[in-house]
Amino acid sequence: TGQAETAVVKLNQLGFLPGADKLAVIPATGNLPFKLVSEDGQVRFSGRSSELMLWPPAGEQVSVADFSALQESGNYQLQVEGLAPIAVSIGGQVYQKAHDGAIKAYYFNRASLELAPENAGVWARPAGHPDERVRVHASAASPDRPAGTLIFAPRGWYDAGDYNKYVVNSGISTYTLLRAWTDFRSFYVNRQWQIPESTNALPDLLDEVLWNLDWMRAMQDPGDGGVYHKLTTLNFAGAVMPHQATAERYVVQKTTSAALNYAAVMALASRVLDEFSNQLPGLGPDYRQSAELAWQWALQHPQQAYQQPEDVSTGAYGDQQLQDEFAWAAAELYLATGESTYLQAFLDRDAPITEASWSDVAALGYFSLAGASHSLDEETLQLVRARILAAADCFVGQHQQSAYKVAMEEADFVWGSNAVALNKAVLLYQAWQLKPEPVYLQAAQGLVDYVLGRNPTDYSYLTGFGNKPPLHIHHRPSEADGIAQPVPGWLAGGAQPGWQDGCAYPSRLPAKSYLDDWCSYSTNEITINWNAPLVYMLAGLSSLAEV
Ligand code: 9MR
Repeated sequence: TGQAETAVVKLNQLGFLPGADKLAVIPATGNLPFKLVSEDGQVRFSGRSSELMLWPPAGEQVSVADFSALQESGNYQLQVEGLAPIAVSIGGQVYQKAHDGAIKAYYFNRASLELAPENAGVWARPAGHPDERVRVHASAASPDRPAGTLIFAPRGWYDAGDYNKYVVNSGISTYTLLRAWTDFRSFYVNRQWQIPESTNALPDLLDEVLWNLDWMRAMQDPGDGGVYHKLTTLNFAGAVMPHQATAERYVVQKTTSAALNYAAVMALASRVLDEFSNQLPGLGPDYRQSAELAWQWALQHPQQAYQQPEDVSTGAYGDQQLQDEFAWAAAELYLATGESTYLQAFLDRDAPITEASWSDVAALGYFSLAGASHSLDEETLQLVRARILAAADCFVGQHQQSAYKVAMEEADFVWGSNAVALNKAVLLYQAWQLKPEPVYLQAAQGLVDYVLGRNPTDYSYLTGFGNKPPLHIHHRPSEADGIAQPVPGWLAGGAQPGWQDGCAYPSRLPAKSYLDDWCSYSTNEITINWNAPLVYMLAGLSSLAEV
């Protein structure tokens, strides 16, 4: 029973890049001798862990074993006195399989497509949700499309463990994947993970993103440029496979946040796709024009927040604070059109920056502007850089002061806490691209390590990867398919003490309140927006090792 028996060394279960910070957390004891032993039995590093320190989010006293100085690729065993030994890999490729899994997860969540065995393996399944005859809900009626009108809006990714498609959340998800393309181009240009389009001329990443862009494009009402908030059934489906979830689907309400998410993503996509105009003629200009229309609609309807209609009970993604959405869309439209009115609109909003989330997208606009320095005057460029670096410096401080060496504080343990961690990591990575100081990467690494095992639950929160991955995610196909293993490559939402689902949690401490059970939709669901920063970080770290 006692702690000694259950205590395990906590570390990133996938391993470390040769040049990275390499930390393990040791529960309950400080100054403990440890060593790293190579496969031939030789001690390659030895040291002592730090002093004991309290980590408030878990109410735990821990020490840290630092073996960053060990930089030789290989397989090792970390031996800590009195604890079970644990395997550690060091190498340039340790994150590549997990990366491919995390991006392939989007393929597994595609609506309107049969997943064939040659692509999906044991998780092959029939197509679900053709979405070729979707009804306009009364809340979304317009003169050109009265309630009940049928519209065509197939494809897209299911948002999460449910089968609905939400424009707001598609915004940050699609952005982050496109951002991975722009930042890690050489990593992606020839990279494939066996999707149906792998044989075509486009990189797989763009093929995957186009699956969702195609759907998003259909969420704009061509009559007025407004964008429907979501495409959904009235209520959540049960735990059945996609093709068995056949209730009628609706597009619901036009909102300012949907219009702005749409405008931002379409504007960025237009820039990316301009380069592929041979393969996709006309698509970039079409996206750009439709983004501008959506922006115009948002200016005319600046405060149309989502209000769940009485007969609808699926996800809300409601947001009252829209300055950040305006700022982000303005930044993207400036970069897509070169028109200075958009840059002025971005500056006028003066949106504060913190790690991005579906409800706070300001950071995304800053990232895009920082990545296009040639399009900015010196003063704007300095402002954008200073804002990103200030947020990053704050996370570095949290990292350095934390007993776990993880920049996560109690307030960060909200629904989807693992994505809070990873969106902080993305911001740190952006900062590092602007100013390559090691502390930014160290703090980013700490957050990636956190979701992959250096945490109080000992889970690597990514299905199919690590020694102790989740097995019972709140994901309808994984629950309903009769296959023991969940669909691989999904990041669970993570620990948070809200208990919104009423399941039996082992602890109410923020970083320990996690349950690997279908019941736990508040800690064990998966979503496209939580996976996206993981894809970004695994690509970013993998490409570091390539140079
Ligand atoms: O990720 C969303 C989280 O920030 C909210 O607190 C939560 C409750 O409103 O909803 C989450 O989003 C869910 C969405 O509404 C429907 N699909 C599943 C999403 C993840 O649980």
